[in-house]
Amino acid sequence: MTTLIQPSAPQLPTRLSDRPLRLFVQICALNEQETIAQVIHDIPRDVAGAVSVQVLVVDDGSTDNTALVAAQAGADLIVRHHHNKGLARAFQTGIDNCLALGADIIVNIDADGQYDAADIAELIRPIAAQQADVVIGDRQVQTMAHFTPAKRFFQWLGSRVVQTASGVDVPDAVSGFRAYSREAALRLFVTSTFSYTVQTLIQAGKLGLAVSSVPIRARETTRPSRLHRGMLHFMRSQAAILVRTYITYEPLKTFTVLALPFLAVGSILVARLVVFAAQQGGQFIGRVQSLVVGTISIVIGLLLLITGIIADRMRENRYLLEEIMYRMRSLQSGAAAVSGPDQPDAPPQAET
Ligand SMILES: Nc1nc2c(ncn2[C@@H]2O[C@H](COP(=O)(O)OP(=O)(O)OP(=O)(O)O)[C@@H](O)[C@H]2O)c(=O)[nH]1
Ligand SMILES: [Mg+2]
Repeated sequence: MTTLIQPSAPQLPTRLSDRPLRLFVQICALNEQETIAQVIHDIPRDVAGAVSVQVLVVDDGSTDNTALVAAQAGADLIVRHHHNKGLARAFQTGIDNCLALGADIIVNIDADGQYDAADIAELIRPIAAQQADVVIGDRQVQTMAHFTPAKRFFQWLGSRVVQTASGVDVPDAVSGFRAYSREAALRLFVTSTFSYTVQTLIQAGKLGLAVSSVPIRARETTRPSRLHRGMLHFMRSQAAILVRTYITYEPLKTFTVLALPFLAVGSILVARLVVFAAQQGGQFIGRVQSLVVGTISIVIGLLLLITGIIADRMRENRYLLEEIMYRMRSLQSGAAAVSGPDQPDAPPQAET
């Protein structure tokens, strides 16, 4: 006898536009007491498409009065690291807290006043319209007069490289003004300590999230960078993050490409030797160098291929870990998402 099991109605994901969207604006800050108050004041508390707007500041072990100034300026929540953990960690702390408080959209904006908070409505529009999971504020770097030609060129070049590595069309890859849907925030996980910008873009591309860009305004900032010690340090650190993240998601492709030249050179050398030996009646005296170099080359190529296969298996494990993380975070933040955060009277401070 066959029992017919009637499936229950499928659990469709909640459509963003069907419910009021809670917008969180997060600001990662390190020693920003001079500028953070203005940034917080400029954040509109009434944004089209959002039922509430809350401001969360991650004070990353500032040695000045950043947290106090942010609280006085009206930040709804301030999370403090006891000591400086770096922008990327601070970003992840902010995302985790926003999710726990039930955020539907999270906007990241810098504390130095480089970005214009009035552009937030434009930034979140593609997410509210369910056309994107991640939206990057495009500063249109080529038109920024206060950037030196060298900085403009390297920003352009860097964005092209990130575009190739991630597979997403992104004109301004290191812009810190960006918006993430709840789904994207649950999926992405920053492991670097320097910056989150490039790593989250490559992850978004590899995880199949929809990434789009909207033009935004950018102001000149004159205070020294809190993030880097100059253009070289910035490029070196971002390049290291890019290579590591790319290898994490495309190990087999990377190691196969690395292995191919070694295998090709080794094969040619050994093939030449075989032909020579055949002509000389089995003798290859005078060609020992070719034999040694060819053999070593083939061995290196094979080792690289094996490394790629092992890394590919590890990638499979990472995929499962990412799925577990996603489900865990969804469950952890699900209750808050349903009930919604209370509007606090005074900014509470969480210490991590
Ligand atoms: N939480 C935290 N925030 C940081 C850290 N380093 C930088 N930031 C913040 O990250 C944002 C971007 O840092 P900036 O110093 O403006 O770096 P940038 O915009 O890449 O560089 P510039 O173009 O020189 O301004 C600012 O809000 C900083 O306060 C850090 O170690 N921890
Ligand atoms: Mg800046």
